[in-house]
Amino acid sequence: MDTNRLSKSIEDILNKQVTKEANAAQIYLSYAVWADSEGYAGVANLFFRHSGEERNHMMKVIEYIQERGGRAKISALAAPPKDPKNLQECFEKTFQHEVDNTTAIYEIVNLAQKEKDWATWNFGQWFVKEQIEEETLIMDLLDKLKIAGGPKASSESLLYLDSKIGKQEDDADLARDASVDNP
Ligand code: OFO
Repeated sequence: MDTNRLSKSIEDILNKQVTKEANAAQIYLSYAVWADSEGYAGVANLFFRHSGEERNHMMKVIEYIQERGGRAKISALAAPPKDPKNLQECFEKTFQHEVDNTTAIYEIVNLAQKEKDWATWNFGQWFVKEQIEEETLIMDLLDKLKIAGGPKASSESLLYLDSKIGKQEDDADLARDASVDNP
């Protein structure tokens, strides 16, 4: 008896996402190493931690595929990106990566909706919310860098910014959790 509850197309797109999340972990890892070498210990700390979060995303998709009777595939990973030129480029490239990942998640929920696979659609909603957080986290880094002076930021303000970033929470605040008392 076939107990696989995933269509071939859903299983394939989910397996593509497994590889995407594993690649995301590599991207954060390589930028963390770059940041550490440049002396940005705080950014490195946040990105090292975030690399682990990406591995957790990968694990969730693997678990879901297996739980639904499919077969998760572990594929080769892409080479990590080139080192960024500076912090601005590092954050911009990271933001672009997150936007691309959001597009990939939307493709999963679009396909699940088209196939009326409501289990996968429901599973995908966790990632829809997570991507709002991921994009917000990096947008916040870009905002902080802008306040510090952007490309003209002094070494002093970069040092301060880096120490703040190293201590910040892993997750960004979301609009849905805001209230009048806690804007
Ligand atoms: Fe897995 O969310 Fe970032 O990439």
